[in-house]
Amino acid sequence: MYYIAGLFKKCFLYKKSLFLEITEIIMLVGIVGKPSCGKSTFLNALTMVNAKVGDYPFTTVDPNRGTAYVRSPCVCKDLGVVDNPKNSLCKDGIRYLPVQFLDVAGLVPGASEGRGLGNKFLDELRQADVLLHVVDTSGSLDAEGNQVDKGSWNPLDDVKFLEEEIDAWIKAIVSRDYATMKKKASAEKIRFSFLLHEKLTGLAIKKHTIEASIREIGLIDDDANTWDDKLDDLITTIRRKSKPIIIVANKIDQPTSNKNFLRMKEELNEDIFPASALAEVFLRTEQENATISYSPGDSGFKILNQEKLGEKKVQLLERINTDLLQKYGSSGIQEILSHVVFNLFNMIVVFPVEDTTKFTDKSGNVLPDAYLVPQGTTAKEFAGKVHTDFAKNFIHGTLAPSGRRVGADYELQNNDIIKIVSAVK
Ligand SMILES: Nc1nc2c(ncn2[C@@H]2O[C@H](COP(=O)(O)OP(=O)(O)OP(=O)(O)O)[C@@H](O)[C@H]2O)c(=O)[nH]1
Ligand SMILES: [Mg+2]
Repeated sequence: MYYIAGLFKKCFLYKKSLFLEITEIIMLVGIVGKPSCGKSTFLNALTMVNAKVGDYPFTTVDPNRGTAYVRSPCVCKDLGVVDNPKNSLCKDGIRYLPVQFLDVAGLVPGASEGRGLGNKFLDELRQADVLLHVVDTSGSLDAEGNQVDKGSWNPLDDVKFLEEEIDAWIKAIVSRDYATMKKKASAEKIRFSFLLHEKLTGLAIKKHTIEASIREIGLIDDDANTWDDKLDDLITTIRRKSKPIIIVANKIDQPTSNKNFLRMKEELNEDIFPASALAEVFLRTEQENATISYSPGDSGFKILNQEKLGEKKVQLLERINTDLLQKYGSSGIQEILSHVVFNLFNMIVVFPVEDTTKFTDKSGNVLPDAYLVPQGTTAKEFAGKVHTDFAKNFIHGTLAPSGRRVGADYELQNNDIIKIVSAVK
């Protein structure tokens, strides 16, 4: 299968997704890794945008954004209705819900001190809630993304360096004003976690994350003078909690990859997923060409038009089937997305409606919207997502189809259908 790469020497232009974008960003997933590890290909595989791909380092300079769609069984099937999705898509009883991705330039050792594209790269990741570290599992690129003998590089080194760089970046931000912050905390009797939060809000790091990290390390919040030798540990803990890293063992289709993948799985504590971004792009492209029937996440495909495909592509598909889909269960891409949304972030799907008997909005669209919200979201918090005034003037919620009334503190359940009743018309 390693000759898949040959077929993709040139950049591909992909059709823009037909899916609609929603305005609210629920979570932003940053795609990171050294140059040429396959970040842009991964974004393309997820989103079918046309991020530029190349087999030379720093193909990407400016970040690419894309919307991927996570799958979840839709309530339309159980209710026996035909829906009219607006902010998402529904196909064969499966809802596809949007998640935002950001593909940035390659990260090289020393980036936090400005090497490569340095801090520009890191600054683009400020708002990311989770980082997907795309690794060249075949071990055929050095730390700077230059090609070396196949299998001669140890991908475990990539994992270590990336974590160190991200930590060094956050540490540099804190260190700049650390001494002043300490003085201020003791002179004005301010909790240090408060000042640290102020310093790190630009990185979308929440106060409770900082407080939990301080507790975990065993530091005393109102005496930062005792912190100096624990600062590194504290920053690593904050980073782990606020920007968890998931490892994508990419290029798993290459002959040298399996051995490295097994080694990584054994030695790393982090979540690690085998993937072939290139194979997924190929499968999706052929699916769009109507030559095969394939849905992202499937463990197989059906050839629909052998003639149009031609002999070479048919052979390639056979190898994708035996060496990737049968061996690993899928191309890995959709699993990673599901893992991030449903396991890491514990998201649930909620359907707001106006009419609880017909499941429609004001205009009569059946189950128009499906929102991803964190588990534990209350009816009132959800009302605020639909419209800020709805939360302020919240009266109660009505669940469909039961008609059960729920109060502001009701914790929403996966696949709840809810009408928000508020004083706002
Ligand atoms: N065999 C194989 N090749 C891949 C895979 N994913 C990406 N590639 C190839 O790896 C090379 C680099 O891909 P890019 O997606 O441009 O890598 P990048 O990480 O975005 O690179 P920079 O933007 O330069 O940092 C291209 O030749 C891709 O075709 C994969 O899953 N398998
Ligand atoms: Mg790129």
